[in-house]
This record gives sequence, C-alpha cells and structure tokens, in this order.
Amino acid sequence: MTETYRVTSTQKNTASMIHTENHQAISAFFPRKLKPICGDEVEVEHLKSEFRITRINKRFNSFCRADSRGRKQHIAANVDQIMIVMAVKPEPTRDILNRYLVVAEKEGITPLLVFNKSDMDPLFFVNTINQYEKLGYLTFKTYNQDPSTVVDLKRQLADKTTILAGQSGVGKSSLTELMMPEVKLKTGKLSDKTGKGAHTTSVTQMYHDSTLNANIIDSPGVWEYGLWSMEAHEIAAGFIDFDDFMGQCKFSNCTHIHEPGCAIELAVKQGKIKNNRFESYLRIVDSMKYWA
Ligand SMILES: Nc1nc2c(ncn2[C@@H]2O[C@H](COP(=O)(O)OP(=O)(O)OP(=O)(O)O)[C@@H](O)[C@H]2O)c(=O)[nH]1
Ligand SMILES: [Mg+2]
Ligand SMILES: [Zn+2]
Repeated sequence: MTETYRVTSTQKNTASMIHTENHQAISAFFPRKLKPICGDEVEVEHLKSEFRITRINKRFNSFCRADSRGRKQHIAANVDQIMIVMAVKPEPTRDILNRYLVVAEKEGITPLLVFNKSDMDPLFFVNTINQYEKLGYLTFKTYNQDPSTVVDLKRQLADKTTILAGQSGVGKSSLTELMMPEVKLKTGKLSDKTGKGAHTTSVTQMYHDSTLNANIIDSPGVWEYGLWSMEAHEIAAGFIDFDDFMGQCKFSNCTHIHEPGCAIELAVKQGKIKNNRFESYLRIVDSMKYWA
C-alpha cells in the first residue's frame, strides 16, 4: 500500500515531504531514475523502518528557469500562483517583471504582483501599479511591518501553492513571515555597500501553513539568467496586451520586430499597446541571442 505525499525539498537521494491530508512530515529515499522536485506529488511505500518513493504523479505544470547555458531547469512542480516581489530597494532590474510574466503565462501560473517596502517611498511604484492593474493583473502594495498591507494578499494565498519570486533582498521571506508566522524562513540584511540582498535563501523549499491551508515555495532569489532559450512567439504570448492583435499580422510567422504589416507595431503606433511594454518585448527577444 502506498500513501500520497508532497515533496517539500530534495537532497541527493532523499526527499523531505508532507502527507497530503494530515501534513505529517517524513523523509523518503528515491531511486536514481526518479527525479522528484519541490512540489511534486509522490506515492510512498513504507518498508520496515524506511520510506521509499515509488512514483511521481503527473505534474500539472512546473516553474522553470534557465541554467547558466540557457537550458530549461525545473525548480518546482504543481504551482498555482507566482508571487512576484519587487521593492523600492533593491530597485527592479529592467524587464524583470515582464520576464516573470512570460514564464507565468507559459506555465499557466497566476501572477500576483507585490510591490514591497512601500514605507521607503510610497509613490515609487505608482505608475507601474496603475499600468499593470489596467492590464488586469492583481497588484499589492506592502510593508513588512504593517499587517494591514497584506490582508488581501493573504486571502489570495489561502488553499493554494504559491512560489515566491524576485531579486535577492526584496523581502520575499520577510513578507512570508508576516503572513504566516508559523512558517520560519531566514531573512537577511541588504549589503551596505551594494544595497543588494545577500542570497539568504539557498535551497528551494516548500512550507505549509495550516491556518491558511497554503503552501509557499521559497527559492534562492537569483535570477541573473531568467528565461531559458525561447522563441519570439513564446515571449509574445506572455504579453497579454498583444492578445487582441495576434493573428492579424501580414505574415503568420511574424515576430513583431521589423516585419511589414505587423499588427502589433500598428497597435503600438495607435497607442493601443504601451510603448514601454513593446520596447521591453523587443529587448527580451533580443536577449535570446546570448543563448544562440
Ligand atoms: N524598509 C523595509 N525593509 C524591508 C521590508 N521588507 C523586507 N525588508 C528588509 O529587507 C531585507 C531583505 O529581506 P528578505 O526577506 O531576507 O529578502 P528576500 O527577498 O527573502 O532575499 P533572498 O532570500 O536573498 O532572496 C531585510 O533586512 C528585511 O528586514 C519592507 O517592507 N520595508
Ligand atoms: Mg529569502
Ligand atoms: Zn507582427
């Protein structure tokens, strides 16, 4: 007889996991041919004093990012939402939000846009929040010392599995602590010299909060490589403001970069797609040349 568990982290040939119903934590061995990742649902058999994974159930999606050579690397499985955290400091790097949105769209993960450290400058993200709300995204302005700023966000996390994303030092772990006090994450200080985070979180780990019945996945805040090698049409699919004009270009294989009769370019000229989004799209497509 086997029982179903959810993987919370993996080591060399063992995985830590929690029971899907009673959330009891155990550690189990897995054979080399199975490669469980955080968030996987697995079948486990109990032999004498040992637990062993016999099967990984089919993943409905997985959150991925590029390794140092642009290859797709699976980080976590069965993720409902991605909480993209940005902060006043360290300031978001250019295109980081749109890059995460491309991954979210590709893997079918609902994005939650969180703008943290609002205490440092309440107006810093005003235009961005405005723009992305108009696009239809859920946005949240937060401060890790003020619980009233996370009430709506907490409600959104209940009964779901959410992966935290964002640069090191933006406050992913701090916000999780505020929303789920029973979950203990490490937090770090920003470096005085660089103003950047120190990569306090070093392994991908899923935490369960029983109050909210929420799972939260914290992963190291590194995203220097970000998107793996992708085609222009896959990137365009992540720009939801392009949707209305898709299929209207002169050429069916249009990459919306320089082609004549491009419906996306026309929409930009007519102000139906914002310039800063189109420019970001062009930069992201262009950045793919580094993987070539
Ligand atoms: N002023 C201010 N500081 C904050 C806020 N949220 C977090 N911090 C501080 O920012 C620093 C980094 O926070 P962490 O929660 O460790 O950041 P992280 O995103 O988890 O970083 P990594 O684990 O390295 O990816 C800590 O010193 C926090 O106290 C906030 O809303 N306002
Ligand atoms: Mg952290
Ligand atoms: Zn086009």
